[in-house]
Amino acid sequence: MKTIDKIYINGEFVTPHGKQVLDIISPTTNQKTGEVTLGDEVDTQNAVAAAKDALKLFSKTTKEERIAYLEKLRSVISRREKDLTDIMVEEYGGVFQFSSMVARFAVDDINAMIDTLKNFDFEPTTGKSKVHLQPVGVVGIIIPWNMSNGFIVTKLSTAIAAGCTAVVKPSEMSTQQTQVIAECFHEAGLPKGVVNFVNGLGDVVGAELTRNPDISKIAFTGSTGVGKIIAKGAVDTMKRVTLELGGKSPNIILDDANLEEAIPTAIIAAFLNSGQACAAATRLIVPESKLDEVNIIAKAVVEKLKVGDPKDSDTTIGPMVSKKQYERVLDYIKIGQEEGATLLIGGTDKPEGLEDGNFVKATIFTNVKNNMRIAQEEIFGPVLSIIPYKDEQDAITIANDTAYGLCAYVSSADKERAYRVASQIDAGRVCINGLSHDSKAPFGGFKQSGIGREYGVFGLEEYLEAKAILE
Ligand code: TXE
Repeated sequence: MKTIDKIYINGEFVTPHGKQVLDIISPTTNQKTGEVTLGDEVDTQNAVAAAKDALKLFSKTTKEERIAYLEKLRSVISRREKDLTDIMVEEYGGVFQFSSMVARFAVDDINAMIDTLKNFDFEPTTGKSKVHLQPVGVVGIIIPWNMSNGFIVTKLSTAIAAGCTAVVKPSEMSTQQTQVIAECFHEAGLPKGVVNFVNGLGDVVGAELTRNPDISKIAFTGSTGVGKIIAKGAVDTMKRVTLELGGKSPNIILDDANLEEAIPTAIIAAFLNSGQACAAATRLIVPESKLDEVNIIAKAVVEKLKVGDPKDSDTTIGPMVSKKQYERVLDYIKIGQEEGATLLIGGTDKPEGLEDGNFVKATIFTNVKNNMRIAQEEIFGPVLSIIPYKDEQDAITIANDTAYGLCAYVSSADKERAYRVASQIDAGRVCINGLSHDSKAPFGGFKQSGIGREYGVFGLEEYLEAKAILE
C-alpha cells in the first residue's frame, strides 16, 4: 500500500493541515493500492506565503543563475526518467511507450528552455524606450492527471526561467507522480519556497489559488469547463491566465496521400495516451471517394492493436484513468450508435480477459457527420470518428467547424499543398504527415482550446510583465 501523506512547502515535505484522505485506485485492476492525504485552503495559503517570500530574492537572480538551476534540474530528471515512467504507468495506466516518451520530453523541454533563456533579452529597446521584462510574480499552476509530470516540468521550468516562484496543484489522481517530481525539484537545490506542491481538490486548493490575491498568474491545463471557472475567478484580482484546454483535433487526409502510411499514423495519433490526450487526432477527415479503402485499412490496423496491460511495451491502449472516465467513454460510444454513425470496430463490450480494469475497446465510427456529438465533444478515450469530405475546401470547412482549435494534422504527398491547407486551419499547432513535437514551437489553442502559448520564447513571455522606461 502506498501512502502519500506529505506535501512540499518551503523546501520541506510536511504533513498537511488538511485531513481528508482519498483512496488511490489502480485503473488496471480497480483495486485500492494506497491512500493520499489532501491539503486544504490553509496549506495553500502557507504555500503561497512561502512562494511570495522566495520571490523577493528569486526575482532578482541573474539569468545565468537560473540557467544553472535548470541545468541541475535537467540532470536530476534525466537520472529519474525510469521512475517517472514507471509511476505514470502504475498510477493512471499510461502505456509504457507513451509514458517513457513523456519522461524523455521533460528533459527535452528543460533543454529547450535553457536554450531559450540563453538567447533571451530581458531589456530590449523598442522605439526610443528601454523595456524591462520582469517576472510576473507568484504563479499558481493547476494540472490534470493525463500527462501530469510533463505539464509540471514545462510550466515550472518556464516559471523558473522567468524568475517567478510557484505553487503547483496537481490532479488528485496524480499525487504519486507528483511525489516523484517534487523530489526531483527538491534535489535540484532550488532556494526554499521557489516551488511548492499542494495535493488537493480542485474546488479547495485550485479555488484558493484562483482567488488568492498574492498569486499573479494561473497557468492551467485541463478541461474547457474548468478553464472557464478559473478565468472567471481570476478576473477578480486581474490575474494573468494561460489556459491549455481541450481539443477535437482534425486530421485531414488529402487525396494524394499514401493511405497505407497515413492511416496507420492517423490511428496512432487518435489513440495517443489511450485517447486521453488533448492533442489526440480524433476526427479523421478523408476523401469521400476513398472512404471504403480507408475503412478497410483502419479496421485492419485496429484489429492488430493491443489493448491491455500498460506495462507491456507492445500495448497501445491501456485502461481509462478512472471508473468515471471509463463510463463517460462508453456513454459516448452509445451516443455515436444512437446518432446513426456506423460502428466500424470496437464498441461497449469489455475487451476479453480485461474485465477488472477500466479497459475500453479501440473504437472507430465511420460515415460520421461533423455535427454529431461524437465529432464535436472531447471524449478523452480511444474513439475515432471518420468523416468523409467532397473536396479540399469542404475538408477545411469541416476541420474548422468546431468550438476547439488546439491541434490539427494534414497528410499529403505534396508538402507545399499540405502547408497551404495547414495555413487555413484555425489551430495553434498543425503537424504535417504525422505526429511531431518541438519544445520551442508555441503550443496553445485557438477558440475554446485556450488562451496563451507554452514553450520557447512565446511561453516565456507569458510569465513576464513588460515595463517601458521612457526618458
Ligand atoms: O480535468 P479537469 P480532469 C478534459 C477531458 C477530460 C476532462 C476531465 O475532456 O475528460 O477534462 O479531466 C482542477 N478551480 N481534459 O478531471 O476537471 C482539478 O482538480 C480550480 C483536457 O483532469 O479540468 C485538476 O487539478 N481548479 C486536458 C485540474 O483542475 C479546479 C487534460 C484539471 O481538472 C477546479 C485533462 C476549480 N473549480 C483533461 N475544478 C488537456 N487539454 O489535455 C477542478 N480543478
